[in-house]
Parts: sequence; structure tokens; C-alpha cells
Amino acid sequence: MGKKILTEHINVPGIETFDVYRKQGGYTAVEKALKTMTPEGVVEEVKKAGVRGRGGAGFPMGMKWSFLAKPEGVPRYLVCNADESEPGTFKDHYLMKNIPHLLIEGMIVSSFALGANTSFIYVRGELMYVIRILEKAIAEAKAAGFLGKNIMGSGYDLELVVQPGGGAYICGEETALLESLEGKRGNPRNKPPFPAVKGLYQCPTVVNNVESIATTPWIINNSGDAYAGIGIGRSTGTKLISASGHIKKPGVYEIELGVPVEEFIYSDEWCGGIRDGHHLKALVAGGSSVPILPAELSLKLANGEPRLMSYESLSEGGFQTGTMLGSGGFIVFDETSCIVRNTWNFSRFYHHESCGQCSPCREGTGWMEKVLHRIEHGHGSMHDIDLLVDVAKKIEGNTICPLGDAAAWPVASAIRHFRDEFEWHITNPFEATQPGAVYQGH
Ligand code: L3W
Ligand code: SF4
Repeated sequence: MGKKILTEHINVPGIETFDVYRKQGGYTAVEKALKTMTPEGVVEEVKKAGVRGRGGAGFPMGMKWSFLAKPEGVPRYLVCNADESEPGTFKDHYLMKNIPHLLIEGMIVSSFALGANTSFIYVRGELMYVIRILEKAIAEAKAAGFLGKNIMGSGYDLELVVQPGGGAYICGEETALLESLEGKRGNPRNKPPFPAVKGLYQCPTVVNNVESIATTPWIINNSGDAYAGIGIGRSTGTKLISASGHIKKPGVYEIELGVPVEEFIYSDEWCGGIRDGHHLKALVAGGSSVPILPAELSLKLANGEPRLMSYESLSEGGFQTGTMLGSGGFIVFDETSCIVRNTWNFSRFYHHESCGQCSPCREGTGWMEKVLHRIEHGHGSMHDIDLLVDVAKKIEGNTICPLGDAAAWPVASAIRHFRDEFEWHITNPFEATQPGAVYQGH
């Protein structure tokens, strides 16, 4: 069994309650941080841990914390991004509903480190029952003296606010989230200024993902160096992977970064292999926003070495032969999957979720969806394939927020690796699907 940092106690009966969580060693990181450490000392441990943002971008968390501006007399905020909406990603949901106090404890430690006295957890609005679980956990922590005024006599005050989102994917983008939290339409802001300088209510703000914040109690209890000793290279620690698709055991798994992709898919400890009688065709390793890889490149690097579950190894080869770890939304496709149909499906999602502020994304996602629709439905032409590549290129890097790139990469990579399937749909317009794939209905 691999190292468990976040899920070690997740199956203990009653772990969602304060009493059981406390008996398992919960809230000792709050005691240690508030009674024996300075805020700067906590930041230093998180920096040493080398933990990278678990929401998708992989930006070093300690570095983000150290960017936080500290003008005199201006409040600072910590905002937890719990708006998990990336197709194929469901690990934050798993953590919050099963072990809510881990996030609450992480919020207290992190808010103390940043000097925030009011912190927010912005949860996707569809998860009302999770919001109730978090609110109950906050009430329990407050009753036990871990939240509110003068926590454990340390002089430090903290209030936690849980805010439901409205169900828009774009509100998972940090600046759209902040707009939404301020009560406005969730339109992303231009960066810079980054939230660390001008965030919530124009005050310095750190926005971190649920999983990132949930690592901090372990780091404080065990040291940043101990955390950095887990994982591989600059991919330190463990990562929650949401595994779905044509595998025998879908679910959320905590892995030590550095496990070979092949082992993760085929070992009984994790995915348990591809469903019987079928074989791996393609992999989306990091949620719908990252490039898709064909089977051979999923398991091996271009030089034949095994590909590993790490930020570096998954992106090895750039976008020609690599992809991204992203949010760890691991979607496995067997040979019955139609890549054209899947690409059209992803495109529909991004077109629907585009906020419409910038033309390349607003128009481009619409065009990509239309062109993919006609190829999938037997009305495409060969020119359409190059048209898709052209539209994807015009979106990439030309938008306010990463949703544009996220819409372009799946299309560009599907054509790069599966061009023959697009051509097959065009040359066989009266066939429901290409040989091997299962017709899913039009
Ligand atoms: C201060 C600087 N702060 C960067 C901060 C920045 C942000 C973080 C990373 O996109 C990705 C996207 C999706 N001073 C700074 C600075 N920062 N430079 O660092 O920033 P960035 O721009 O690299 O990325 P992002 O805007 O956070 C997120 C990808 O994640 N993704 C999305 C997943 C969605 C979910 C979900 O539903 N939960 O996970 C999946 O791959 O495509 O590339 O905080 O402020 N100089
Ligand atoms: Fe909105 Fe798309 Fe522009 Fe992001 S890239 S700001 S979602 S239009």
C-alpha cells in the first residue's frame, strides 16, 4: 500500500464528526501552529514541502503564499476553491463529504499562516448536502474552541464562511470565483494583478484548492521536509486521483506521486485493469481540459521509459507526445470509445460554460462544437479537420482565462493522435460509428 496523507483515516467510522476526528489526532496541527509557531514559520514549512496546487495548475503553494501582499490596515483573505466542476474530477467532493474536519483544520492552519481573520470555502452549488456537512463541522470546531475569537488563548481570531456557488464551471477559475463571492456575475478578471495583490474586495487574497489546503495539517505535524521526502522530484507528496471510465475499479485513490501510469491502471490496489475482454485505447490523465493521449504514449514516454504519475513525467514531450497531471481527473477509454464523439462532447461542455467575455473563446468554442457535430453526424469534409486545428490555435493563449486553452487542447490533441478516426467519419458518412467503437446514438 502506498503512503496515505489525506485518506489515512477516511474509512474510520464516524470520522466526519469532531470527536472521532479528534481521537484520530485531528486538530493537533492547529495546536502546534498556534501555540508554538509563527505565521512565517508555517509558511516556511509549506514552502519546504514543495506542495504544488492541486486544482490543476500545479503552482507551488508556498510560493503563492509568499506573494501575498501585506499592506498595513488592509484585511487579507484565504478562499478555498471547492467549486470542483472539471469533468472527470470528483476528489474534493470525496474529501469534503467524508472527512470535512481535515479541510476545516487545514483552513485554520493556512488562515493563521496568511494572517486572515475571515476565510471562505466556495463550494459548487450542486453539492448542497456537502455544504451542510461543512457547516456542521464548522459549528463543532467552533464549539470546541478551534474557531472564533482568541482561538485556544492564542490571540488569533478566525471565522469561516461557506458560500455555495451557482453551478457555473467558470466560477472554479479563481478570479471568476472572487467576482461571484462578491455577489457579481462570475466573469474572470485580467491577471495581473493576481489575487495575491488584489483579490476579494480588492484586498490581498490567496485562493487554494481543497486538496492543497487539506495537506497542511500533515505538513505541520510532520514537517515540510518529511512531505518533500514523499513523491518524486518536484512532484512531492501524494495526489488524489479521480479514476473513471472503462476500468474495473473506478473511484478516488490517493497515490504517492511517481507511480507508473501502467501500474496505476492495472494494479488491483488501484484501477484493477481495463474491463474484461477490452484494452486501453486512450487516456485523459488530468480532467477534460488536458490533451488526450493514445494508449502507447499514456504508458510510455517517447524514449520507451515508463510514464509516471507526476507533473513532470505526464507533461514530458510537451503537447506533441505528453499531457498534464492537471486536477488528477483520470479518464480511461477502451477500444469501444469513439474519439470524435468524445471530443464533440467535451466541446459542447466548454461552449456551454464559456462566459463569453473574450471573442476567441466565445466564438471559437461555438465553432469547434459545430464543426465536430457535423463530422460526428456524417456531414463533415476533410477541410473541417484543418479548420478545427486552425480554430484551436487561434484560441490558445489568446484569452483572459485558461478556459479557452482548456477547450482548445482536447480538440487539437484528439486530431494529433487520432486523425484517422476523424477522416474515417468523413469518408464513411452513413456508418454510425467507426469499426470497434460502440454506437452511442445520435
Ligand atoms: C501571484 C504571480 N500569484 C501565478 C497564481 C495564480 C493562481 C496560480 C496558478 O488555472 C489550471 C488551468 C486549467 N503572482 C503568479 C501568481 N500565480 N503567477 O498561481 O495560476 P495559473 O495562471 O497557472 O493557473 P490557474 O488560473 O489557477 C488552473 C487547469 O487548472 N485545470 C482545471 C481544473 C478544474 C478543476 C476543478 O473543477 N476543480 O480542478 C485542469 O487541468 O485548465 O490550466 O492562483 O493566481 N506572478
Ligand atoms: Fe470567459 Fe472563455 Fe474568456 Fe475565460 S476564456 S474569460 S471563459 S470567454
